[in-house]
Order: sequence, then structure tokens, then C-alpha cells
Amino acid sequence: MRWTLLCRVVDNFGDIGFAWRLAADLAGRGEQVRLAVDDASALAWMAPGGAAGIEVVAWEAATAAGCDVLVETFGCGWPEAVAAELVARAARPVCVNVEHLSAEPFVERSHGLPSPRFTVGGEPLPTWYFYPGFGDGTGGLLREPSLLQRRAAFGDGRAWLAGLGIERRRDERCVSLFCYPNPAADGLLDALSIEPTLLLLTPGSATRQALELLGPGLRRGSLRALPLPALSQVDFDHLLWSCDLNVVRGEDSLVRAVWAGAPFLWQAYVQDDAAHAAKVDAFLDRFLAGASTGLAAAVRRLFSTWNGLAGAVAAPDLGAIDRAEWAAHSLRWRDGLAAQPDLTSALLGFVASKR
Ligand code: TRH
Repeated sequence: MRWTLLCRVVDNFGDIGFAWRLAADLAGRGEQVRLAVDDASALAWMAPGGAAGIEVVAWEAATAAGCDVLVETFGCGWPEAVAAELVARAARPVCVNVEHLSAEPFVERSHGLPSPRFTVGGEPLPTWYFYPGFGDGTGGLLREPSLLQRRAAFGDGRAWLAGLGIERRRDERCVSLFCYPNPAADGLLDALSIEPTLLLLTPGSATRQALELLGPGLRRGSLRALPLPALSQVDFDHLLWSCDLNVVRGEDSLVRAVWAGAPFLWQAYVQDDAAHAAKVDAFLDRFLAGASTGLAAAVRRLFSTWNGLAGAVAAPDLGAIDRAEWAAHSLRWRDGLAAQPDLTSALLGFVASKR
């Protein structure tokens, strides 16, 4: 089928990050994809070289003519020309709005519902809501067909790190940091500095905060930190696969940390009305179902602190968590999710049912 994917970059990397991953997964399965985006600049480092089967065009150059499926990401709307084509019935693709990821119960209720838009004359232009999610009855999570095999074959990441000129010492734990500005960052660095730790800093806010808090030497106690360059999405996965703990944010990096199968600490995208508190809670309800009471309490406290939901700025308490239990639970949860259909397969099936 021929797909047009629409993406508007609001801020950060999540909008284009998700849109590119979906485009690449579709193209990898033999679909033809045109990705229309209002700011493609991040693709220069996220997807250098592009991918076969994907054409990237400017937002204004988007057209629904000749396409079978029109996907709007995160309610970004349609470019004027596309809206005009749809109103004039010059094109009749299946229209889908792929929404934000959440573990909240409304996702199951809303997934697959029609979201009719209307022409000025009141004629309906049906669009379907498609909600990514963690459970049955949602659109699932992006997971390319070979992802878990590639992850299993990757090994412990020492060779990949060496390719970046980074030598991980024998006794060091390896931690990645991708975060928003976070008042609890100082406490996290304290908690990490108690034992030999190599902290790998992603560009932007993680590196900025580490430099402010650790100084130019980037050391504290037994912790040494190293700034990384912006990585391609493929190498960002490699980073997560190389670490014992991944500190991630937003949506797409959370999903990739889940597939890495190692413990992760998630910072939700902060919303003014504190809507992220419910998001974090709902996620933890799912992630911790089946965990021991002790692990569940300690992980919940850690996530609350890191997300600023624990009252006064408290220090993230990594020491309270049984690490082996956390690792085994993360792996079990990953394997359970991997038994569910992935987002792209679910989307292909959904579109087929609407044609
Ligand atoms: O960048 P984010 O904070 O994106 C956010 C969220 O998606 C949020 O929900 C949304 O509303 C807001 O953007 C607008 O975090 P996220 O979602 O993890 O996206 C980061 C992307 O960047 C992801 O695709 C991984 C990619 N990435 C790389 O490819 N290389 C890198 O070196 C890094 C650090 C990230």
C-alpha cells in the first residue's frame, strides 16, 4: 500500500522520532511511505542516509492523492492541500490518527473509535483513532520484526562502546541518561556515585545538568560520566542494550528501554496540569503487576521521586531496590509484551479492516 505519514514537530525529538520509526518499520515490510514533516532537521542524525522505501517531503508538499492510507501523528492535523483533496473527494484514503502512548484505561476505551471531521458543508470525513498501548485492546508498541533477535545477538555492548572510543571497566556498572531538566538529578548522581559507575550522557539536558552538577571533570565519588554525540536511532538502541540501567524520557525512548530488557527509570513528559502524574501511575500499575511487594514499593518510590511527584525534592533511592529482582522483572515484563501484536502489524490489520 501507499502511505502518507504526517508529522509536526512540537518540541523535543519524540514527534519525528516516532514518525520515523513507524515509517521505517512500514517500509521494512514492503510498504511505500511518504513522510511529510514540518521540520526534518533531526533526521540528519536520527536517520542519516534515510531508508529505502521512504520519501521525506516538506509539510506543504504533502498530498493524499494516490495514497491508500493517511496517518496523522499525535493529532497534528492535515496540511491545507490535503484537507482540500479530502473535502473534494479527490482522494479517499483510510485516515488514521495515531495518538500518544499511555497506559491509562481510556486508551482501551478510545482505541479504534471513529473521530469524524466535517467539511464546511457538514459532510463527515471519517478518521479513526489508533492508540498505542501496553495491553490487549490497544494498538500495541512499535517492535520491528527482527528487534529482539538483534538485541539477543548484540551481546553486552563492550565492543559497540569501544567503537565509540569508550572503555567500560571490568567492575563498572553502565548507566545511560536521557532526561528533561530534573531537580532530582543531583540526588541521582549521588546515588550512582556510591559504586563504580560509567554514566553515558545524551546530548542536551542530560549533559548540561551533569556538567553543572559534576563540573567539567564529570566525576563524583566512584562515578565517571561521559558525554555522547547524538546517535542514530539504531545506535540509540545499541546504547540502551549496552547498559545495566537506562534512564529514559517521553515515549519512544521508554518503549526502546522496555525492549532492551534491562531495568529503566522513566521521566514522563511534564504537562502543566500535572497530567503526567496519572500517566506515571498508570504505567507503574501495569509494569509492577506481578512484582513482589518490596520491589513494587521501591520502584514506585524511585519513579515518583524522579518525576517530582514525591513532595519536596527527595533523593532517588536506588539502594532500596533489589537489583537482580528488578532485572529479572524487567525481562519478564518485556517478554510478556513481546507476545502481543506489535503496533505496525496491528495498524496494517486495522487499515485492512477499514478499506
Ligand atoms: O524527545 P522526547 O522528550 O519526546 C517528547 C515525547 O515524545 C513527548 O511525549 C512528546 O509530547 C514531546 O516529545 C513533544 O523523548 P522520546 O519520546 O523518547 O523521543 C526521543 C527520540 O529521540 C527517540 O526516537 C530516540 C531518539 N534519540 C536518538 O535517536 N538518538 C539520541 O542520541 C537520542 C538521545 C534520542
